[in-house]
Amino acid sequence: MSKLDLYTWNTPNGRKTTIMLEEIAQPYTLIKVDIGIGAQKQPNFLHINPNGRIPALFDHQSGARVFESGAILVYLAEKFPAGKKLLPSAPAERAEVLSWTYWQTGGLGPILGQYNHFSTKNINVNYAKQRFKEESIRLLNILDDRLKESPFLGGKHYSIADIMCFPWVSGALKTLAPSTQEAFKNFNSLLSWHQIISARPAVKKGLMRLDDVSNSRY
Ligand SMILES: N[C@@H](CCC(=O)N[C@@H](CS)C(=O)NCC(=O)O)C(=O)O
Repeated sequence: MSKLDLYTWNTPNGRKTTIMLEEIAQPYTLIKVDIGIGAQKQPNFLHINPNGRIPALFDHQSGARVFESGAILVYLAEKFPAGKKLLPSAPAERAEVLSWTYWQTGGLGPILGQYNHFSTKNINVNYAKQRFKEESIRLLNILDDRLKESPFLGGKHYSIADIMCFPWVSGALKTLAPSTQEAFKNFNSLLSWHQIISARPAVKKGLMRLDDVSNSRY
């Protein structure tokens, strides 16, 4: 029996965690939490994540319950030897990786999430749609600029920062790119980074683990 229980679903935040576990080749029990029917608000799940959102992790070996995708990736990177390469220990390199990791949870994720929310509402929320679209493009530009100066977000090497941002960029390619083709035409560095990461075997495997979960608009 694996010692790690991963609670997740086929969404950008959920996919980061299956990708991470495949990258470090750790066995885990996948527990699919159907957010479409509110399983994330049930007491048995709130015990693992009081915030009632996926993803979350329970480690039977240490007794740790971990919620927030960034905290899960840091926990796994620190605990398992294979994770060390995904989160450098030298302070300056580590700070760069953590800066992009926090940036994703504080900016890219919430803003694209709000864009996705408002853009599917058939009500008069044009101001919100426009605001979150512009802010999403601004954030994607920041990623593109960063990837012009280094191959990965943390610098020379692939890291948890790339895993954090990758599923959100995949989502933006589906939801935002069709209505903002002009902007996406200029995202050359971002698009080639996205292709390189998509081709990683662990990324393919991590995405495949959630393939049978329907729903995924992004
Ligand atoms: N900051 C959190 C965000 C988690 C989050 O928003 N999860 C979404 C799915 S992508 C969710 O559980 N939504 C269901 C809900 O809000 O009830 C993280 O990075 O883990």
